Amino acid sequence: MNNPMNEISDVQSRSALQRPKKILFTSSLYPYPTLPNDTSLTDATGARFTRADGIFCLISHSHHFANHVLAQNISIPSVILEYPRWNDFTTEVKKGYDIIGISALPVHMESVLKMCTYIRENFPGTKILIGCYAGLALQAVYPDGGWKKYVDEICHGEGVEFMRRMLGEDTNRPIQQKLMPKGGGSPTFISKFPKGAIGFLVSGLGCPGSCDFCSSTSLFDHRRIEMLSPKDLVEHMYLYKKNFPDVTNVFVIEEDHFRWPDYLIKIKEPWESHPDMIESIDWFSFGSLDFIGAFVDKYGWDAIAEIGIGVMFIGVESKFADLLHYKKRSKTDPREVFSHLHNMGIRTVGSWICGWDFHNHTNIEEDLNYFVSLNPTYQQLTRLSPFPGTALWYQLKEEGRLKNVPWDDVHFWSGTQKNLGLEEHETLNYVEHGYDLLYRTWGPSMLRRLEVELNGYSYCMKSSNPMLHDHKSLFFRKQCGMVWTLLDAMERFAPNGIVRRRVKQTAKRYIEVIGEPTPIMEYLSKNILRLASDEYLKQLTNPSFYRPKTEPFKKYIYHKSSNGEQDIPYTTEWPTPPSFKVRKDMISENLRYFALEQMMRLKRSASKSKSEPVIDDYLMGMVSRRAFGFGL
Ligand code: B12
Ligand code: SF4
Repeated sequence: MNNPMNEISDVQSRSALQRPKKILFTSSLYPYPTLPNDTSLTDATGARFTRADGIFCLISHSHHFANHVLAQNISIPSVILEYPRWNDFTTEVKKGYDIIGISALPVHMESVLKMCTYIRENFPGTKILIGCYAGLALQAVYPDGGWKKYVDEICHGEGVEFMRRMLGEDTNRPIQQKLMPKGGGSPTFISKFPKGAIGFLVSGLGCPGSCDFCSSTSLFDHRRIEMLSPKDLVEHMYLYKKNFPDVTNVFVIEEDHFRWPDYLIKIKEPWESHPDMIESIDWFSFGSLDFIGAFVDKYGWDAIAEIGIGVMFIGVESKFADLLHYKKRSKTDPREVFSHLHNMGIRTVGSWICGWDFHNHTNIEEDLNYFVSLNPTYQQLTRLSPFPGTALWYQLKEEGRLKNVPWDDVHFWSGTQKNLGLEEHETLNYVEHGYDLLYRTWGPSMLRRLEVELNGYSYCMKSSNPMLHDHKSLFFRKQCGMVWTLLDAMERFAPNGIVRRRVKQTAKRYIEVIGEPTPIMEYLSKNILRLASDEYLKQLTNPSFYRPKTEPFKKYIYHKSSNGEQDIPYTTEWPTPPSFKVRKDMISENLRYFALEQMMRLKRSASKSKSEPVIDDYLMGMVSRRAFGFGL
């Protein structure tokens, strides 16, 4: 493999001579391929976290963050294209750019190669850069510089330093991550256009874990690169709190936060210096079981809540830890971790992988059912997928166990590997079965979330830490009040009696822990029930009613000179007007919310004595800002 540092210094000497005026960064072309279960690649909740939840599935959108991180950290003005269609892409390229950078995953390779070929043929003077996992895959599939046919440089690893070196800029400047577009979702019957409730930051990239199937350990050469100090991470979170009242969760990218306990514990002090933030947001973290166990041994369980973590992605991967042979998964009991976290109000995303070499008909159901028993709040069930450039991919290639699938199918459900103990279609079916089993056993994720958040409220009220007792408790109170409004609908459309009873028990628990619901909550709940009934009917009469979520084309302009130092350092353009249908849907949703808001105001003034300001103000605010979205 080429030494990336050599490539960078070559580029540096060439380009420092001629600084480009403007750089174009782009994602790959839309429409994106769809996943095998007919969901969208960029809808993490619809495709995975809340996958089988029927009408309560959160359909979400996401943005292309890497390009923003790059554009924010160089001094040259740049334009970012997000989800361009072919015409959008060629129109922009024709404006003439010295450098075009593409950020993509292997699943987009088909369109990436088409984009590169177009630029090469029509603008031979333009330098083409590629980064992220598509770059890793190109290097693996076209080794020994074969990839140079398509691109000039591959950024293997961290991109800010790569870009700064290439442009002859100071590489020691701290990395900044001002506000980026927000993501988020909602059941579609509540909102088809939820305003993002989830912010995004990167605390670190890469991991020294070296698990053979893992792409990120390969891309970042088995080490961690810090992207924000603990203090800066908190101050960047505060920007979300300050600018966006509807953001309730910040998704913090890191391979395994718990591998870095000293980093993590340093978050506590700055986090606790912002009680107003504690009342309104928490953050999404990543953890592996043994490192969570080690962190808890050193700092105790409470420390996890005290640093503001609200959701934790945990790789369980399989019940059979001894057969997995991964160091991250040998000592700590998953059941203990999941149940402790849930008792403190921390929601979990459990991940399970189907298709290990030891999986066969004698153990697969046992493995899956063990995972179900953990009662994760959200879940990600995938097939073991060897991604080009990983150790697993090279090993299976050598063993002749790699199937030739189109690039469009290189994702977490790829079916690229020849299994030893299961047929190919079985791994996909077991994954789908697993999502369904979780739904039928525990109910939709929104119900599981309410159960966990009620625990969180009780836990905070018992805590002697004033940050938890006085401030975090308010966060849970608001969140519980909001999710409560789904209970009636979840009871009516529960998949079976087991779940229906769970819903009723949760409703009872709400009263015990928080108190009687307010008239505003009840009014909202009635409306949600009505909307849910319409949605359920549509789904019954037209099973293909749900289509994979599609994303609009957007352009972000980083002018640098005028607004580079502001919290939102770019301006956004929507070059393509929405279709008639989308405009119609937007107007009708807006009208619906307008009417709802007026009715809620009336209700509130008619029943002042029964109002509960913490919850009612929160709900009214969401409705009046047309931001009835659900974080995580
Ligand atoms: C957040 C996330 C998502 C989000 C948003 C993705 C997005 N577009 O930003 C959602 C949930 C939508 C998502 C979906 C998917 N994801 Co995802 N996702 C991640 C996650 C957790 C973080 C990615 C991220 O934003 N990192 C922060 C940015 C700043 O880092 P970065 O992208 O690596 O960029 C840096 C460098 O790579 C480089 N760089 C990147 N681009 C460029 C371009 C140029 C020109 C240059 C110079 C440098 C450069 O510079 C950046 C700064 O250093 C990663 C795991 C991980 N830790 O990487 C998985 C990961 C990227 N996802 C993965 C996959 C497979 C998917 C899906 C295909 C879903 C699937 N289930 O199969 C879809 C495809 C989404 C799409 N865009 O079409 C895999 C990719 C593996 C592979 N080899 O293909 C990963 C690595 C998870 C894993 N461990 O396997 N994902
Ligand atoms: S511990 Fe997680 S992030 Fe680290 S190498 Fe293993 S799978 Fe990748």
